[in-house]
Amino acid sequence: MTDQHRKKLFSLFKDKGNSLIYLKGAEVSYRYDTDFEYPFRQESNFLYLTGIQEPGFHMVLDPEKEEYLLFVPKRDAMFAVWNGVVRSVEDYALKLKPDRIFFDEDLYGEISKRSPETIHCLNVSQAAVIDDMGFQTETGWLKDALAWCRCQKTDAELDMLRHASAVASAAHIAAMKGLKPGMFEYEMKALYEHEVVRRGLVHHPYNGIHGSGENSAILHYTESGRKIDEGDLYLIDAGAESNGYAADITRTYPAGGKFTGIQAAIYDTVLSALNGSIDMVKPGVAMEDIHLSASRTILKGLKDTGLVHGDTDTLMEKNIFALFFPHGLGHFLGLDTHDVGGYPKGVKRIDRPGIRYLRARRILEPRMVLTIEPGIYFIPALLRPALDHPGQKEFLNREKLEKMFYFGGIRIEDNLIVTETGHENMTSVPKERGEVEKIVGSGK
Ligand SMILES: [Mn+2]
Repeated sequence: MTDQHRKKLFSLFKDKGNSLIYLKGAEVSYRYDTDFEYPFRQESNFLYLTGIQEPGFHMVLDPEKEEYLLFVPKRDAMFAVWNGVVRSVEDYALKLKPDRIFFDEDLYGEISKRSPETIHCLNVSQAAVIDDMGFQTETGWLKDALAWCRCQKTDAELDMLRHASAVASAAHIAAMKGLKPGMFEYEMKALYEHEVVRRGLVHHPYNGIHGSGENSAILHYTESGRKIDEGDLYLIDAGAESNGYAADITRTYPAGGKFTGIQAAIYDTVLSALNGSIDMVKPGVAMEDIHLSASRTILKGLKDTGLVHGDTDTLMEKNIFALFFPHGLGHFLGLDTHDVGGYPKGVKRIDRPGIRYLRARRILEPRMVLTIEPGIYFIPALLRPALDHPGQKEFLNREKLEKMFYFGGIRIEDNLIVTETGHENMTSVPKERGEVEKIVGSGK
């Protein structure tokens, strides 16, 4: 599949004179000054173009000739002692199918032979390798070009994403079935991860969030140490990674298996923001319009509970939605969980509460893959000042909101492919309230 990716990149390369493209693969990284190795993860652009999941490689592309030159690390017998077999260049040539293959020590010589005017690099630190050899480098083009290529997925990439989503969905259901009040958040994390790893996906695309009670309103909570009580909400935001491609799914449910009245009202509001947003996903629609539409749904739901009051247009204008929904509605998904391409060159973030964190401001096109993840949170750090803020307090019900300070938050997140006519939802974890209540704590 990587030959298609290189072809895409070559197609962008016009009138660039006699130049080459250089990318450096990732190295192993260590914890501070110790010999503890972090799990290896290839740099996403390098993975996209080569499919190589090992450290120490370099690649050069010659766009004029559409040639792919791969440089493999020269390893000695001691490498085999610690890490297993040392593959021969012939092995690599057979497996990875570059047009030409060399040892890394030949990098300078092979580039010299082609006497390029410029070498396009991803960033300054990658360019340093080439600068040190005395060639001219350029870092203004390659990163954006690769973001453009990676934005619309090929069929093979979509299959990887579907697989990641299927495994993450199964793990969400397993965790949901296993939840019992009295468990610790880390036990839920173990249940979830057991199911993912058991299915052969051993790397995580991001640190999962496993939060109960008020922790469910902490957007990047990772401690996972609290005991889960009967009346708590439980929020799990966790994915899976298949050949580098990510899933990113969130569900929130009651620890005791039954939503209380107010939990049910907030849940149904978030669910209707999610479903309404998903209905809007199709080519030609702008992400920020879906975000704003979800924000209106959230405000209407909050009005129904009496937590806020006022005319919806005014509440939108005063950014009241951002007090409860302070993050972006979704982001692109691919080799990175927050995938590239959300802001093409020249498109700026909207400087407005809530929307400024929207990670993709694009008109949707077929083969884009994205998350939709509305949420409602009761975060005292945001609500306390708002309750005293002259432009906001008149829309807020102080008495009711102060009772919600320990409620936590609810987020529901699905993963979608934009198709020619609409969308495909890759996530298959139940989310209707009645269905969720049947599954929570139901065991195997
Ligand atoms: Mn997400």
